[in-house]
Amino acid sequence: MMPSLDDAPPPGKEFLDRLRAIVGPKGIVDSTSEAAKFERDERGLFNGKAAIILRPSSTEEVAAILKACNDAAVAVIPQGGNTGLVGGSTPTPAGNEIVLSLSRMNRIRGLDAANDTISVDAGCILAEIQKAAAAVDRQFALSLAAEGTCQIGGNLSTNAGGINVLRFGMAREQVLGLEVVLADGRILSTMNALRKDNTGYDLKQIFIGAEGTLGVITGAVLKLQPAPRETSTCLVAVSSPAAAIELLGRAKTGSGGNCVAFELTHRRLLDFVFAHIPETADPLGRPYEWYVLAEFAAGDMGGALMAMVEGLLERAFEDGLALDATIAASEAQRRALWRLRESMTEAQKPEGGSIKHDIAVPVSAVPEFLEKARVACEALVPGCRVCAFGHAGDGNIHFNVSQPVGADRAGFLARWHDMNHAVHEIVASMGGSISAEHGIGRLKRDELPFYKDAVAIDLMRAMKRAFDPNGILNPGRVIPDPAN
Ligand code: FAD
Ligand code: 2HG
Ligand code: ZN
Repeated sequence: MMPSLDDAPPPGKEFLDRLRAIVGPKGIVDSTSEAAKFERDERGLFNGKAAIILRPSSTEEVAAILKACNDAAVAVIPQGGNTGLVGGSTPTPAGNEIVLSLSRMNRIRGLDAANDTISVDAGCILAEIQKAAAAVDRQFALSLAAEGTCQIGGNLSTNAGGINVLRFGMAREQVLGLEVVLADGRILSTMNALRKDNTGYDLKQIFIGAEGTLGVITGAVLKLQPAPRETSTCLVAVSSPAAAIELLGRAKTGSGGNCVAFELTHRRLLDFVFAHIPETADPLGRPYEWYVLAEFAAGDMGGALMAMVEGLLERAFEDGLALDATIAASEAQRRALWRLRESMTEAQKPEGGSIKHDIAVPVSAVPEFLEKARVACEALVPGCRVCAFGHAGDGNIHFNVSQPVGADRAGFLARWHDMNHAVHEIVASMGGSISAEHGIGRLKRDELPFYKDAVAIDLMRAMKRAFDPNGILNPGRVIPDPAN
């Protein structure tokens, strides 16, 4: 059994002073007001208190901190941009956990355009990596609405998805090399920039998606892609989710794999955006129930990409799949379409309590899932407002449910577990996943044993014991309690 640090007392002053000495005055967050943003999660569901918040400036400092914490059996919570949505990156209220923020480790270590690679510190903000790639006519393919705040270390630790998974895969597929500090302070370096390296186990992949439970990622070598020469982005009102999936098939085939994003949304999310996000407006003349935001990108095709998209939409109108559409005619229009999509998380907040689901089913099963889950939630809480949107091209739907208008927020959120159960049972019956891209953290840890293979959980526990025998890294996150 793993040792549990849940009830450990807060570390004493002498120990904390040792940690202070490792990082120096610049590496400590001292003011209470500044600390709050490290102690509260993005959705305000998890509020905690850190024993100390450390901001090391080098891999060696991270190594020294972990060695000290491992020797003293003190818990460490690695933190990137703190945009995670499952409560994995903030401390509990017990005051016995160290928050280890990577935010000062934000150097681009090197860029090899001819090799299509960039080498970075884990604390680099995702948008900064995208910018560095663009400056040498390349693209870093990971893209998500939190990209101005989240860090690559957090992206890799959660194996983030986002809008371009359809074409380029999830975060783990963008990585060639990784640097990780292990729980005992040893530094594992697989920082190579090679496309081919079959020298035994692919160890870096073990840390990607581990949500900080197996090691602290301090650096990475990432793959770059050619920067696209032609891009075409369209917002399409579709006649139904089934029509959207038919359109997706045609888009993939018609574009020869150049459909890079295919997002589905219910009208309700757009209504929330228009109501709460400044300077947004409906690009279509009248409201429809379902929409697709699709993007196509390719090299120089002499303008043929736009012609392909126009042809695709023409046939979709003829066949009754599309009811209305607009194609961005400029970069400004393209940005405006994406702003609608990227604002959806923020726009749900003023609408009161929201019960979240981040699920995946086979792409072909998306329409059936949407209907079954809507019926189940509306039966459970009459008047609730289903907000279904997300990465339909990957079979990943954010099936969020807002409280009925005027309902009591706390009363509605008290149904969180019941609603999750109803939705997740439908997901399971379709061979789906209860966490498509956000991870497990604390939010879904207790549900995991019901939906993941028991042998897989045994192996996860065995790996945890092997990599972190004292259980100091993100205790109480991801790995279910043996009692469950
Ligand atoms: P954090 O939130 O700080 O941490 C996340 C987890 O990783 C925690 O368990 C933490 O302990 C661990 N961790 C962080 N850094 C390290 C490290 N260096 N080493 C080891 N462990 C570490 N997610 C998606 O997948 N797709 C989306 O489309 C998407 N869109 C989002 C949109 C918005 C508006 C918001 C707020 C969030 C969205 N997310 C999305 C969720 C979130 O942005 C991602 O999970 C992101 O990858 C987290 O990165 P972060 O740096 O903020 O990590
Ligand atoms: C997105 O795709 C994110 O925008 C956030 O994954 C989803 O708001 C959410 O639940
Ligand atoms: Zn998402």
